[in-house]
Amino acid sequence: MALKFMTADEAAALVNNGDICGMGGFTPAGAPKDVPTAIAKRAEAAHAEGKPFKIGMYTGASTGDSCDGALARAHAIQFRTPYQGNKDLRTELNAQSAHYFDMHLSELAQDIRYGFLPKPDFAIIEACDVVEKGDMVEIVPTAGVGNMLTFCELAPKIIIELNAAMPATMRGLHDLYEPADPPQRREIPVYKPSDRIGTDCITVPASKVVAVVHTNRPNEVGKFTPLDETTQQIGNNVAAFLEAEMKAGRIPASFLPIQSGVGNVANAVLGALGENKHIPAFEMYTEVIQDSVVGLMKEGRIKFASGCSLTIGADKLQDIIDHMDFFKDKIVLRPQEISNNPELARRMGLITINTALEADIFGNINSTHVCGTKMMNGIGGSGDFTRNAYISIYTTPSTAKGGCISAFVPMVSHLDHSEHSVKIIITEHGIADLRGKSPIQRAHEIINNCVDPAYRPMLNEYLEMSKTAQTPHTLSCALAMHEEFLKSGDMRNTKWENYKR
Ligand code: 0RQ
Repeated sequence: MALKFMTADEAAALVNNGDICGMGGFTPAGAPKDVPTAIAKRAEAAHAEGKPFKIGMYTGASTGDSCDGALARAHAIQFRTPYQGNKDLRTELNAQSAHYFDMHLSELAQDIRYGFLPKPDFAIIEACDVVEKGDMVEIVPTAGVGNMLTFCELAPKIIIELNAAMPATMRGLHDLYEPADPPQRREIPVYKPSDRIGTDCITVPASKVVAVVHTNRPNEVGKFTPLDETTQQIGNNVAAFLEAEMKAGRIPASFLPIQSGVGNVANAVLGALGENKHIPAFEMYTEVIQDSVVGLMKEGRIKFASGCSLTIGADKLQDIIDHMDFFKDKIVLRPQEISNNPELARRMGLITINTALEADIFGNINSTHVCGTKMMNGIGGSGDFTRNAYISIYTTPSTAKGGCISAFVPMVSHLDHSEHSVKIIITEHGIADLRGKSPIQRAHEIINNCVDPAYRPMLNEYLEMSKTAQTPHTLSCALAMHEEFLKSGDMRNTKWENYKR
């Protein structure tokens, strides 16, 4: 059966208003590019004629600007899950123009299989190779996997972007495995990060492949902000904490696999871990393999990285492609159902390091909502890992927006990770160890070690206001720092007497 090669515009013409598309890849790595842009153009043309055109959209995590950005600017998204990170899409969600449900990343594939969410009409995926085998087609993913295995299985129609910038020699980087659904599910047989349990390609009936589009596009991954004094110090504090834990015998001398989140802080933390020679060369079991991992692997500081994507700049990806013999036995890319699997996080004893948007003085974390209302990105994999970690660590700069926002407040304005799951919080000022401490003990630990000195007296005064409860809140003041920021633009102006009733 001959594959149907066509242009991105021709492929986009197959997608209709109201269709649900499952986009492959994870972060901009491996996400489709030309077909989503062409769907956005189609939506704009329909809207210009006064006709409705919106699609439902499942992804792995964030995607690139040619996918989320183009579709958001065209007002072409009806609903979106499980994670995003695009400026224009963020505007669209916060204007309630697109419905967003923010989900634990390990759960989307099974929730669709269970029938909790509708099946996709299309899987739109990027491949480095497509091989016809009789009535079947083998599809080899590129730099990110995400949920593409399940999308290809459940969607009746598959559109493939065959990207010439991603060579067929990438075959072998991936390990594709989907667990059975309850009551048939058994243990997932991954016991260490380098275990392989699946296949190196996705095999689908050729009849489902409705379009193959030739593209030639690099990874759309953005550059990191260079390290500054704050992020460097946070990284150093994380490394010092883990070194001390190892010396105290609370982490085995052979060390444990690391999971590290996304963003500037996460990249700095990994760099500092790599540089600390008291920490042995380590393995990673994570979702996003970021820039710093590639260099550390070459230096022998990272022995193996299991992830869901190579979320790295085009130059770094080219380095891996050019030296595939070196990297192929040191990297594996898995579906997010496996890279983020709670069973595996608990079994392997992952040390998890994620970034908070804000925390409260009792150890609850807000990862997602600015001032409790505006969506930033989403919970991503942080919940999959935090709840099941060997040690769960949250990092954050102690302030944001030039000191006008304290990352530590009396009560988080939105809750993503509760005091029961968060063990350690680290800022540029120091380390709060919350293990075995009551709420009031945690509050003192956080204020003394993590809070910016400009905010310490204010938060100590807050604690002084109520002395009669397990978690001593004064409810009329619990969100006063947020209210003050919205009113005067600076949390430092907060006066408790102005809010206390
Ligand atoms: O905004 O650049 O406009 O100034 O938030 O903050 O300090 O650059 O930190 O890039 O590491 O991102 C939590 C968003 C941190 C990210 C978050 C503003 C701050 C800045 C970014 P500006 P930084 P990072 C794996 C795990 C949730 C998902 C997760 C994230 C911008 O790490 O999305 O952990 N995590 N997934 O000024 C208002 C506050 C603020 C604030 C910071 N309290 N109020 N704005 N900012 N604190 C990922 C996946 O699952 C794929």
